Amino acid sequence: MRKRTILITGATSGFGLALAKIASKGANRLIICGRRQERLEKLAKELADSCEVFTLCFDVQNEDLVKKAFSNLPDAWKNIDILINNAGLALGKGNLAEGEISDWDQMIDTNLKGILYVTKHLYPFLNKSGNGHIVNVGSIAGKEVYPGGNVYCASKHAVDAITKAMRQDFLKDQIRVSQVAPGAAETEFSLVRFKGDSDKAKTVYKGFNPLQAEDVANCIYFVINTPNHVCINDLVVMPSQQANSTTFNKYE
Ligand code: NDP
Ligand code: 8X3
Repeated sequence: MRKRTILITGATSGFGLALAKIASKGANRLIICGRRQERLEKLAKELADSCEVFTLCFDVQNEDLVKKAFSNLPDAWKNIDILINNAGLALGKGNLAEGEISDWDQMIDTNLKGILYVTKHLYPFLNKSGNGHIVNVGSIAGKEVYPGGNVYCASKHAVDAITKAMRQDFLKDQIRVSQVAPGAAETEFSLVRFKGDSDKAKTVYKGFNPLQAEDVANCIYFVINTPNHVCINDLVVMPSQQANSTTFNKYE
């Protein structure tokens, strides 16, 4: 059986890392991406027994680096079936008037422009004979806004919009385009958002049972394993104790 080649951005942590582990057990070859080279190498070593893995270390915010990374792929890795646009982050949570401009720039450059650069420059290498599939990782923050979420929510609303636009644009190429939009999941997300303040990060998940990285990775894997004539356009996945961005049924 022909193995599919899956490229995952943000594979050094959280959803991307969990997805790489799950996908390595199937008939897949993986290109794992992130900025932290040592984590990529560690993961590649860990998966080497079950799966062929190629690592690409680049920052999705830098268009030149994105372009170079893909154009320098060895020929054996140039036919890509599935792109998982997962790299992303939040920085800070508070009133817009007190927001840090550099945080806003990084969120927009990573969450929106990163997806655009990666998709544009990978497009020439994407399978256009029926097996192509792009999955963008959005968020419940791309469906609703919550206090203090302003720019992060805007960037994820943009992911929601660009997913719909890509689905129209790539229809002729037989590339399916899906979004997976999770609610609160306990990964390194909040540690990054609160700039290393682990106590603050932990309080985000206090009083309820959040999603784990594997829960979301299993949803993404489900989305890329439907038959070619089926496209899950949008999959919103929430912890059972979270109804929407602001409503939780927390333990007493
Ligand atoms: P993690 O912080 O655990 O993982 C984020 C990943 O994104 C890391 O692998 C990181 O790799 C990568 N990344 C961040 N910035 C860049 C960059 N500039 N260039 C390349 N890679 C980058 O968070 P999650 O796994 O939770 O987040 C994954 C996605 O899911 C994000 O898009 C996030 O917005 C979204 N999301 C998260 C939710 C949650 O509650 N956790 C809920 C809904 C959506 P490295 O640092 O090595 O570059
Ligand atoms: C991450 C989930 O609700 O913290 O996208 O924004 S949330």
